[in-house]
Amino acid sequence: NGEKAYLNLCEYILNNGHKRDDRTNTGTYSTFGYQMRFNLQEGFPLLTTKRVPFKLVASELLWFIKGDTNIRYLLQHNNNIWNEWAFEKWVTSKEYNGPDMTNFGIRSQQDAEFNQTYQEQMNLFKEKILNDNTFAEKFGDLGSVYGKQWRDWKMSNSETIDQLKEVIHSIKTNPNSRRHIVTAWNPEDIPNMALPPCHTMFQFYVADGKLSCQLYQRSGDVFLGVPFNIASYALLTHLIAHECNLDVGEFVHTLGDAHIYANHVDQVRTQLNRDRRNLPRIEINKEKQSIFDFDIDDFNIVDYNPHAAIKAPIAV
Ligand code: UFP
Repeated sequence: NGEKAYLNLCEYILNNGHKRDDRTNTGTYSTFGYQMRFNLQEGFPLLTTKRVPFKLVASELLWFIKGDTNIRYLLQHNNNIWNEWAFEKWVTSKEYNGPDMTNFGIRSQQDAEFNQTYQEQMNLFKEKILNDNTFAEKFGDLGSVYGKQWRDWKMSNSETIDQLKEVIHSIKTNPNSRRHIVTAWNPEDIPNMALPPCHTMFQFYVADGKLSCQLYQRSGDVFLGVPFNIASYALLTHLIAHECNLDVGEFVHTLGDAHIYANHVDQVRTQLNRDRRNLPRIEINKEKQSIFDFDIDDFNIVDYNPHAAIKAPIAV
């Protein structure tokens, strides 16, 4: 099944990757230009050789689909994956007067005492985002991230484009089109973004009543990020197929710089030594049609029996 394609990528990088320095000063093994294919008819590509947190994938994707760019929605769903980006904005603002949080990402990993202070400040921050509307509006909003580009792309004449709505419309009305594209890469916005979009653009394709999706990801943290990205786009493909009354076809994942961080190599080897299990399935609420009406409880992963999660430090 498709999980093999992922494990092959890991093996390929360990055997052939260039040893390369990177922005985070962690060091990577990296290859450029790699493609994996996942037949979504075979099962939902949530890895079984380690547990991947599907609920986090799902709530993040729903957040994109809603066009929401404020982390409050994520926090309401116990999803903390974007916190650091908002926190950074808060602790560098004039209104913050707590303990010095310069370089909190690296320092919290290296200094236990600092880490405690950081956790305290982060918890205070989360509480305020959840309970204080004005604060949330000001410091919870991440600006021009995926939700904004997908749903509310700003044109030079100050009108906006709802790329997601338009692509769904074009899949329904002109399935053979070769222009079913959504792009998150907005060159004008890049200088103002903490993290320029990693999943840069995606395209849909309809054949034999099946919907396929290809993603171009410019940069992939193969151990921590990529399993998450695979699940996210597989889910997006399922939801759009559901709305368009199509079956699912393939998810094609094309990577630019595909890298394994030097401090993830042992974890990758552990994972490669595990046996694959049957992929889970996804069930989607048949009473809802539009992707814009879905909530987190409208779909479920069933028969998911993965090996245990594997911990690894994230490069910031
Ligand atoms: N990264 C992913 N997937 C994502 C995401 C980030 O793998 O969805 F948002 C990783 C890739 C890279 C780092 O290791 O985050 C981004 O760094 P850079 O902008 O230098 O490529």
